[in-house]
Amino acid sequence: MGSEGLRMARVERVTNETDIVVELLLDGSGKGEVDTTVPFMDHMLQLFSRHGLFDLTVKGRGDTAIDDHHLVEDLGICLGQAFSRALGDKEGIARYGQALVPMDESLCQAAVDLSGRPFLVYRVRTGTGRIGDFDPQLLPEFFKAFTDHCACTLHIDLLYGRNSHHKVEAVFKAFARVLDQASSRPGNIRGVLSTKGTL
Ligand SMILES: [Mn+2]
Repeated sequence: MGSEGLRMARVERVTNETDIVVELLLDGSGKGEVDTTVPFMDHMLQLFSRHGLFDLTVKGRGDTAIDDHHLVEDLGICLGQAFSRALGDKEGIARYGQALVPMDESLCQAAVDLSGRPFLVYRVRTGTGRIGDFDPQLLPEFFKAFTDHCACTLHIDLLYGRNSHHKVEAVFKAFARVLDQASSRPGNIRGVLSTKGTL
C-alpha cells in the first residue's frame, strides 16, 4: 500500500467456534462500533478505538455458552490481522510507541515495536476474580493472539493498581496509545525505519 492510500483493512474470520468481522481505519478519528456479545470486551475495544483514534467496527459472535475463551482469543487474532494488513509495507511509520497511562489509582506502562516479530510480555495481575461476568485471565490470550497476528513486540506492565476494572482499562488505553504512536507517520522517515530495510 502506498503512503498516500487510506490505511485500512477488513478481516472476516469464520470457524466452528466463532464468527468475527473487523474493519479498521488507522488514520481515523476514534469512532468505534463494537458488538461482541461480551459487554466488558465491548467496553474495552470501544476505549481502544477512541484512545487510539482508530475507526473500528467489530462484530463478533461465538460459542460463549461454553465460556468467552474462544471469542476473546479470536478477537485478538482478527484485530492483529487487521492491523498487520492496514499497516501494509510500514513505510514511513514511527515503528515504536510507548505510553504511561493512569486510570485513577492504576498505572499502566506499555511499549510496542511493529517489528514483524511476535513477542508478548504481559505483566498484569488482576487475580482470578471476575470483572462483572468477565474473566480477566482471558486477556493474556487476547494479547498473545494480537501480537502473533500483528507480528509485533508488545510489553504491557501494570505498575500498580487496586480495582481490576481500572487496571484493565489502563491496559487498553495504553495499548491504544502505543499503537497509535507506532503506526503514525511523522513525515521524516523515508522507507521503513530499519537498517535491514524491511519490517
Ligand atoms: Mn470503565
